[in-house]
Amino acid sequence: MTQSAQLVIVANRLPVDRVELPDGSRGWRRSPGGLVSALDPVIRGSDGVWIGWAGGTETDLEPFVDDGLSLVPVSLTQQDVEEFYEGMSNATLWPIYHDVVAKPEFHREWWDTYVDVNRRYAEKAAEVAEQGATVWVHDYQLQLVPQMLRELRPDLRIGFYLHIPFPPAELFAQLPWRRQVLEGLLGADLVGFQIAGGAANFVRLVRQRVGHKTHRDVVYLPDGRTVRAAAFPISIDAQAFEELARSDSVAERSEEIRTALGNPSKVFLGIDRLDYTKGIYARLRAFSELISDGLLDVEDAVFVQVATPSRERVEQYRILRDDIDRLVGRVNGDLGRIGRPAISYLHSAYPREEMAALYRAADIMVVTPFRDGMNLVAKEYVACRYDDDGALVLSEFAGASNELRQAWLVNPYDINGMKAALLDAYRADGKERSRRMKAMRKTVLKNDVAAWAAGFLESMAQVGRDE
Ligand code: GDG
Repeated sequence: MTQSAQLVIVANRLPVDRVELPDGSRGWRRSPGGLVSALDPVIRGSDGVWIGWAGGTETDLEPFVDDGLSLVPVSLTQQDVEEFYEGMSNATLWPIYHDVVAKPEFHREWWDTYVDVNRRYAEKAAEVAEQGATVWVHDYQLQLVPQMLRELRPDLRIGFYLHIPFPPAELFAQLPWRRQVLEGLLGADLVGFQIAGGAANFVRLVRQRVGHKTHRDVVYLPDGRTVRAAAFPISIDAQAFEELARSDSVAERSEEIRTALGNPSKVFLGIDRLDYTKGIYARLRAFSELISDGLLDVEDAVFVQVATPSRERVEQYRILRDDIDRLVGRVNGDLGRIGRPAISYLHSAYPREEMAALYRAADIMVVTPFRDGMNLVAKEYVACRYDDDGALVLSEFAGASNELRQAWLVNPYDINGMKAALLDAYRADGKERSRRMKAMRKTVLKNDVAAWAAGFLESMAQVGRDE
């Protein structure tokens, strides 16, 4: 029996992964990542239900409760995974929404599967939501769900949140199914974006391509309904990260990491999903040039790059992995010394404690995506630096740069500019570092994930009631 609920979260993935337990049976493990930690407290506080894909192709999964969360699985076939998830979501929408950093592929069969799968999520939500319930749909994989769900259940309050950037009209216009996507999103009462620019792009496109009347952040539909589009910059559980960073075990581990690196005077750190939007290649080149130029020495400085495996079946991601492997090999071969690689490269995922220890161990955190909705890693680093020390080098093209103004802001396409910023952050004195870090900490601790979720849900309840 499926449990019904007053709050329903609909996301591509469930917050758990299917794993094999030591006794050989199958079980669930909490999956890491921003979306999960953001929504976990929201749903717990409200007896809500979470609808999503469990990550495999099992077809017989029933709704279940894991660690107090009510979870409702949506099944995907192998073809769905290839066409809806790897294809339309990650090889069409992802690149087009990220400035066409990689070339998007357009395939009509992928689109058809995207429509089918979106319909299945919508039907599941319609089944689970109580009369008048609130349904919060997440991200680029499910942009048609709001409209489909409204057709099935006009009694619901529907919100949609996009975790990635919403592109400028000129790029979005390439999408052969642009109008369907806009109409899909307009099924929501509130469409949330990471930054104001995304909301403005959306409203402009709705006016241009669908022809609805708009005023500021409100769209007026012919049936009298209104839709609001606004920015709700996502955040992290800043206090929890700070507490973790303060713990004895993390402090100890952080010392161990520095020792294992040979106690260099400065540690640079990058932590990203291995994704071409994250600018990993260009950043490692900038760092290695500082060494070959003689401005940094491998005895004093090391770059630790953690690249979490991601979307490994998508062609572009395989190519990127090979490119980075080759670059790291060449840089270390040319510039490293025995026991002193220039780059310490780790292609792996780690527990949260290890992430906190790395943040603590890093003197200079380098976050240089070509385009990023927000970038939670930048905020996590700031939350962990309760000592008001450390330096953040941050791309202007990450949503986080709107809030973290005191970072060393860079254009990730400008290698010389990045080199200058890395060096400046390396040479900054304690006073300068602490001035910048204090200001950023204030921002991150105040605007945490609880404030984000509450802000979105409150605005959603308001739409259409105060115009
Ligand atoms: C998308 C948007 C937006 C990473 N490796 C490990 C690990 N992580 C955690 C980080 C962080 C999260 O995953 C990554 O979030 P980001 O924001 O940095 O990037 P995306 O994955 O691209 O997220 C992005 C976000 O959605 C939220 O809206 O900010 O712009 O692209 O929390 O800590 N966690 C653990 N082990 C790892 O190895 N435990």
